Amino acid sequence: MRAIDADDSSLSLVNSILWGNAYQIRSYSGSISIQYSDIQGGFGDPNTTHNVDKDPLFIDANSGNFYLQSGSPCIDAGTNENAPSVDLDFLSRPQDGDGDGEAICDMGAYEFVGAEIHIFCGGSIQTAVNSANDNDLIIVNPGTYAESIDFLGKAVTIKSTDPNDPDSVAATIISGSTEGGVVIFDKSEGVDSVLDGFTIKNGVDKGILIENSSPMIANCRIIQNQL
Ligand SMILES: [Ca+2]
Ligand SMILES: [Ca+2]
Repeated sequence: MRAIDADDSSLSLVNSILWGNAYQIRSYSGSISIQYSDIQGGFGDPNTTHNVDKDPLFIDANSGNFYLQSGSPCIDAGTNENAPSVDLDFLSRPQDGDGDGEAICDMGAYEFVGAEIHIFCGGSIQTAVNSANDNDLIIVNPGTYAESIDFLGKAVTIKSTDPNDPDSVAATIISGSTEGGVVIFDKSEGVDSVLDGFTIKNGVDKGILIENSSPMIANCRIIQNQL
């Protein structure tokens, strides 16, 4: 199957992805303009068209999931010029998907807003933070996590599965055992560093350390921390 078959027509394509079709574009006559798009096999001079020819890293194209994975070359690679103000999910666009402070439209139907990482009891929240990118969402299932969490200056959200349910918050426990804070914000974190829906306990000298930072902390129980 071809993605686009243009005959005697003029076509203008922007912020799009044509990938995984037997042929991407066929044109008999007429004009085709493609810019800021990811075209398998390439289209035009990348320096002037801003097109790329790289695997867009859909989450799962085979099952029709065309959301972008973290690290996709389509993130913040489109143009904001004449772009619609929302994506196919009515999420406002552009979003700053690569966390560099500049919001630019993505190529494709959906703006990337960060990866979703699920942690289960026995896993490590900190390991997830270590490999997380800005805008990622780390969802922690109920259980006791015996570790200290350092946000490492990242604009990530760490939340339990149901922060508005007190029983869920009571059952999702970060239990520290070393000095310096069970949860640590000391690398200039801002309001995009979010801790939501945890019981923070057993800090040796403090529950949460905040130094030169302005994180967002919501729905947390901070209990039984010693000095
Ligand atoms: Ca974007
Ligand atoms: Ca950006």
